[in-house]
Amino acid sequence: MQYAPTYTRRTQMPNPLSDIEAKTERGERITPEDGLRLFASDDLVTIGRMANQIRERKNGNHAYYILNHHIDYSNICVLACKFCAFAKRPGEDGGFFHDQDYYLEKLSEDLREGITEVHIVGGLHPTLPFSYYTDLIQGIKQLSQQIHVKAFTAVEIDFFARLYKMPVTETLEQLRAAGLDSMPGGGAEIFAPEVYDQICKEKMGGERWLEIHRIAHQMKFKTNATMLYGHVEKPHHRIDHMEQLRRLQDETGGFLSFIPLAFNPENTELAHLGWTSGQDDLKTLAISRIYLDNFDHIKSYWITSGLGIAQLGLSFGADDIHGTVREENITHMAGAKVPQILTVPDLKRLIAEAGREAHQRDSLYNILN
Ligand code: V47
Repeated sequence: MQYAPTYTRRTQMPNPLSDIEAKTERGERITPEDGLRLFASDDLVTIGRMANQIRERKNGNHAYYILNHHIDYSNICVLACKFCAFAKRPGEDGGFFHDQDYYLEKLSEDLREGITEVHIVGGLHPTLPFSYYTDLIQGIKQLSQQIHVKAFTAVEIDFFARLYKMPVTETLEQLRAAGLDSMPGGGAEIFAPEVYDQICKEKMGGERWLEIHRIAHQMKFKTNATMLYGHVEKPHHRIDHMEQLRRLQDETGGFLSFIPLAFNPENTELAHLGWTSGQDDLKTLAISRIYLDNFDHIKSYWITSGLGIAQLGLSFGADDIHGTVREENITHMAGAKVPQILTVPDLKRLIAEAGREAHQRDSLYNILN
């Protein structure tokens, strides 16, 4: 009796996703039902092929990286989200806060090495004055007018507006006057209220996240979008999340990139849920590339997914591997098994090994190198 090698299994079978693949080949948008079928399938090769075709149509063989520095200014936070290992309640042991001088000294060094972007996020600190944030940004811009300041998630903007009693538009205007250039995509988690209730009940909610980004886009700020996956959510929640982002992008065109964030569980209240699998990471990345047809860029974020998956991600829909980072606490405190910094040669090697052409970009995806 002859045994067929198992690797021929898929090539001998009809492709049950062929109708969806026909749509993506024609450049047509897929429906939420199509998205759910992709999540239900374990045919990663077919899903990856579809995502890769879209990725290459949009970005050719380019894979982007940026020279950036993350600043997580404080972990003191009035919230206690179950997925978060970073935050400490006010007065709790392990809380930290760094002043402006601490960062300006670090950044002066980085600027000599050519960083082009500072990414600033932190906990919801109840007692800092608004001037702490505006002074920090102004101080950075005094070091270099050219540096792009991408700062404060929608959750922080909502908090500032409430704490300092200003409309969101005025909060953003004052931050813009200090030097804010764009907003990162954090704090989105999973928009569905039943998921928010289970993982971050006290947080403002998905509707408000979308509203703040809509306001920012109307004010001509570019922003990013994230999705924290691999905890209590189900595939239909992920599709709903992407659907809402796709609709807002149709309306405003203000999103630059989408970043799926794999849940890192250590030291969190959800530690029992464990780590995401490589299969799920690549599938989620690929489906996001297929679903979000109006997003130009999908990031394979090496901090949350690990270096191996981030590199493979460049063949599963992602065209951007993020950057040097230099200092990251949020995911490292949750057990991330990656270094704090990647050097430019590290990033270039990861990209070249994936068969892609490495390009340094600025924050708006202009090619620098
Ligand atoms: O908002 C928190 C998530 C986000 C965990 O816009 C966790 O370019 C995994 O938003 N495991 C911050 N993730 C990171 C972020 C980001 C990163 C890189 C680039 C950009 C961008 C944005 O991290 C938080 C939250 O959603 N997070 N805890 C955790 N245990």
